[in-house]
Amino acid sequence: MVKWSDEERKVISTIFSNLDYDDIGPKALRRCLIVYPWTQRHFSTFGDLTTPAAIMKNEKAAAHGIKVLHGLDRALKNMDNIKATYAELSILHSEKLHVDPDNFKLLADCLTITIAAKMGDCFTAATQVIFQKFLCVVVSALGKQYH
Ligand code: HNI
Repeated sequence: MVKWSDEERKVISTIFSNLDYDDIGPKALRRCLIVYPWTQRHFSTFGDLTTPAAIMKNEKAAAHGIKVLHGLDRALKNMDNIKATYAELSILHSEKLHVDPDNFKLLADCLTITIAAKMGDCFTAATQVIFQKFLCVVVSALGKQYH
């Protein structure tokens, strides 16, 4: 089981308590759709995603980005049991949505970049180490029910 020090818990909860979900969620998902265009295929019901400009103003993509961030909340609130917390979500992404689990890492990286851009100098290397650990556990848990 993953162990978290008090310092790690503090850093992660500070990042989330200062996070503007409505800003960061859309930015992170849009970045993922633009930088890794094959991820667009899962969102065929979202309307026009054909150009970066279209993605930037796609309201459904923005709303979904916010939903994903709220999904991360569950990991934050269950840090000692992230794997079980995401079991159902992992099954959904695997069996119903057919999302290649490699894409979880890509979205996680876009999230890190978006948060780093927002936090500026406060997002130190030490902060990144801890945040990456958190996202690694999330990505691993989301991929756990694939077989
Ligand atoms: Ni993801 C739905 C969380 C990565 C494609 N996703 C969800 C929902 C949550 C969620 C929460 C809503 C579930 C529900 O309605 O019960 N997704 C997460 C998290 C990550 C992630 C925490 C990674 C950090 N999802 C991805 C990736 C893709 C993806 C990388 C595709 C490239 N997700 C989807 C799709 C849906 C979805 C598609 C359904 C969207 C819809 O509303 O139709």
